[in-house]
Amino acid sequence: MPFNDLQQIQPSKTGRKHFAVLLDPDNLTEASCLNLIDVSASHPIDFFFVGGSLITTDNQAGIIRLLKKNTATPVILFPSNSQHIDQQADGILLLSLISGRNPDFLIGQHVLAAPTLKASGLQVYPTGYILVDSGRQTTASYMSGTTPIPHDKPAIAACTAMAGELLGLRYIYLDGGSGALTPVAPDMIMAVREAVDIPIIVGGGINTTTRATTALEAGADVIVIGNHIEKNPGFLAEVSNLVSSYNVTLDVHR
Ligand code: 1GP
Repeated sequence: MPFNDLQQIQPSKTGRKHFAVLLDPDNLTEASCLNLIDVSASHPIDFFFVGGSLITTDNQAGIIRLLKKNTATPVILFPSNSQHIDQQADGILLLSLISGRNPDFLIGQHVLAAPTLKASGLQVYPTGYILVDSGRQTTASYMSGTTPIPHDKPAIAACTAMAGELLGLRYIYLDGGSGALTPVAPDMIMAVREAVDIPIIVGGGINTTTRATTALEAGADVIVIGNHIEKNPGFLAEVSNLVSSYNVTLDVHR
């Protein structure tokens, strides 16, 4: 069964695993979105995340409308700035870019968004967003004007996540960025897992089931996949099966 309340995730190295599909409104047509909804009907996922680091079209509202009309899977905004709030969605990752030192993405955009968010019915998920170097500059890093954490510095990521948790953030999102050449390294995920007691979301460059397994085994509670599913919708089914196999094993041993 898919798991559809981000608030109820129990963070754990061996706990239940979750799968989010990231939909970038710039890269989807109505037909490709409906196709993914169709695949997810027989291969359940936990969440649709909608957003991108740079949105150049006005497709987002239409994509969310399509999702809300055709699937019960929760739709969670993954916004790049305060302009991308859409009340049709179920919730929003309120991302504070704690790996960076750009005040606009640490608190500035949040100030702009706050009145709209307070008045909306959106479930707000306060998230420490950590960008990790993935072998090339990503749109997220360029657009935010921040330097990602070096790939081979798990201690920096762990201390950053710890600080985020101490500041009251409820989720940590470790992201190599969309289309990352190298996903976040397992030793970094493990270090963060050891450092915090809040759920860890991991994404960026997960384009094989081996990479998905590595992230899950290292302690990711939620894995996020965008690019590779856009190119190959069948990958949604493969990862859905993989995540289900983890959770079935858990259920059998309970
Ligand atoms: C990007 O974590 C997401 O912010 C997903 O990355 O598109 O590389 O799967 P991909």
